Formats: sequence, structure tokens, C-alpha cells
Amino acid sequence: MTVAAQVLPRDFKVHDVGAVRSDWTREEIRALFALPFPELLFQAATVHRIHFDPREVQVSTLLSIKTGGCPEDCGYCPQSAHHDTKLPAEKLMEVEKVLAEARAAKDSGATRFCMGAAWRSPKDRDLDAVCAMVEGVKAMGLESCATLGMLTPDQAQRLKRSGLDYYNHNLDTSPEFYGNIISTRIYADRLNTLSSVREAGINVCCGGIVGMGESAEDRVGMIHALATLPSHPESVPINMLVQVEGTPLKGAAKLDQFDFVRTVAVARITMPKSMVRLSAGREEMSDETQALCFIAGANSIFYGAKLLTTPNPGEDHDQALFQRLGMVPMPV
Ligand code: SAM
Ligand code: DTB
Ligand code: SF4
Repeated sequence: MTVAAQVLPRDFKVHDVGAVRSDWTREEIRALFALPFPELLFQAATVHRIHFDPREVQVSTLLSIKTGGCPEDCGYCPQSAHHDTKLPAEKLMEVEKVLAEARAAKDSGATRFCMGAAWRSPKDRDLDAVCAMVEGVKAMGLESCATLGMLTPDQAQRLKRSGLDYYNHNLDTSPEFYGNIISTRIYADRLNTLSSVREAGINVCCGGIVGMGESAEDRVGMIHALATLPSHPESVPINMLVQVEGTPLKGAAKLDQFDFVRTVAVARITMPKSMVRLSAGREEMSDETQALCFIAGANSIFYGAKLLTTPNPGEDHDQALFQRLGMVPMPV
């Protein structure tokens, strides 16, 4: 029997491939992770082609608009005030400075500008400034994204009125591993903000981090949590932990790169219409691993030499990589 015949359900129909479902079971997701690597990549690449042009990669640039001093204790994060990472806490950037960075990102070829703040949740007066930033970014013809921590339904609606296109709020890992990584909030807090964002009509960007010492079953649980949200996030960032000196996760066992690619592939298969972003961790990844991620259905990256506080490949490197792979930036 062929491998495909062993793994496909008995009632498999060609039109099931690439169908959008929110009823994935953990067993189904576990079985995808357990596929032989070439078979998993073949299935992911097949699903990718149903909804997307596989040459195209969406390009987003990140800016930390408020760095450090965060009251949350996320074990991976250099910006937490609980960890001694030597990162000085800064105030919220001025609107004009943020817009100058957005202009530079657009001139370099980004189509989406993502503004990140090291907050547990924004204060209402800070939100006025962020709304002004969103309006300015939109006026340049860029898509806008923000990640500001937990939001109330009212705050989500204010952001929507300012023109915000995407809100990033990650589930990060499986529900059962979450308490090992963060103690200052619970999974349900994240889910509540995600539903406020969805209710406000803002596109959802939600993914997670791997390489935090989680088990293979935690990666199954993370993808299961994302793929069984009432609607799939429009954008799913898959981050490889960037280990930062002074954070509790510095020194965590490094994840096999193939397991990272597997996570991307399973995200692609289970959330076929979502943009899957090959997110943090590219600076330490070979070009070959990144190419495998594109084959596995990743179709978005963070572009520009810095993520929020840590390094990312430079624009020249990524332009050369696109050229070598025959890939192109995705038009808006
Ligand atoms: N404070 C807000 C929050 O946590 O939602 C927004 C900014 S926070 C830095 C955005 C996301 O960055 C986190 O949810 C996490 O998934 C990711 N992140 C933070 N530090 C990281 C690291 N060292 N490696 C990989 N991803 C990281
Ligand atoms: C996401 O999933 N990854 C980005 C973005 N959303 C905000 C952040 C990555 C941060 C990596 C660590 C840093 O640069 O501080
Ligand atoms: Fe704060 Fe976000 Fe970092 Fe957690 S991930 S410490 S909430 S900035």
C-alpha cells in the first residue's frame, strides 16, 4: 500500500483537500506530524497551491513602538521587567517618528507595517497615539497591524475605527504548557482578546513559538488550539524561539529544524486559507531551512534587519534569497 493510502481517511475525497474546517481533532493533527517528512511536505505543498500562488511571499516590517519594562513574565521575552536582559525600558515613540519608520519600510518594499508594544494592555490615552499611528500608516497605502497586549471590546472597536487591518495576539503554545511559560495571565485571557478583535471586525494574526522546551504533543496542542478557533486567524506566525541572555528560556534545548518545518506544514494543512508566517528565528536559520518552510506552505515573513528587539536577516539578504528561489513579494 502507498503511504498516501495508509494516511488518508477511508472516505477521503479530492475536494476535501484544502477545505476550511474548525473541527480538527488532536488525533488528526498528531497523525499529520507523524507523517514521513517528504509526504507531509507534499500534502502541505498541495494544499498551499489550492489557495495561493506558491511563488508569492507577503512581506511585513515590524517596529517596537514601546520597548521593554513589560509587567508580564513571559519566559521567552527580552522585554519583560521580570528578567534581567539589559534592555532599557523606553516610552511610547512619537507618532511622527513611527511614521518616518513606516515610510522607510514602504520604500524598502514592505506592504504591511506591524507596531508592537511591551504592554500587558494599553491605557486609553496610549491608544489615542496608536490610533494616530494607524491612520498615518494607512494613509501611506500600507496595511496596518498592531500588537499591544490584551484589549477590551471597546479598545478593539476604537482600533477598528482608526483603520487597523490586523491585530497580532499569539496563543504561543498548547493550553497545558502555557503555565510553564507565563504566570501573569491565562490562556482564557488570550482567547477573550481574540474574540474582542474578531467581534470588532479586525483581521486576526495569531500563532505561537516553538523551541521553548515544549513536547511534540504541545506542538500538536498549539496547532489544534489555532485550527479550532471559531474562525481561523487570517495570519498565523510560527516563531522559532530567539534565545535571549537573561530570559528563563535561554539555554532551552534547540529544536530540530525539521520539527520547525513540520510545524509550518501542519499549520498550512489545517489552516489552508491563512497566511502562514515564517516568523522569528530566521537569523539563525539556514537559507535551505527557510526554503523548506516555503515548500511547506509558509507565505509570509518579517522583513528588515530587526524584529522587535532582536536581529532579523537584512533586506539585501532576503531580496537575494527571493531571487535565488524565484520567489516574489505578494502584492496587497
Ligand atoms: N506585549 C504584546 C503581547 O505579548 O501580546 C505584544 C508584543 S509581544 C513581543 C508579541 C509576540 O512576540 C509574543 O506573543 C511572542 O509570541 C513573540 N515573541 C516574544 N519574544 C520572542 C522570542 N524571544 N522569540 C520568539 N518570539 C517571541
Ligand atoms: C510574532 O508572532 N512575532 C513577532 C510579532 N508577532 C510581534 C515578534 C517576534 C519577537 C522576537 C523577539 C524580539 O525581537 O524582541
Ligand atoms: Fe510583555 Fe508581550 Fe513580552 Fe509578554 S511577550 S513580556 S506581554 S512584551
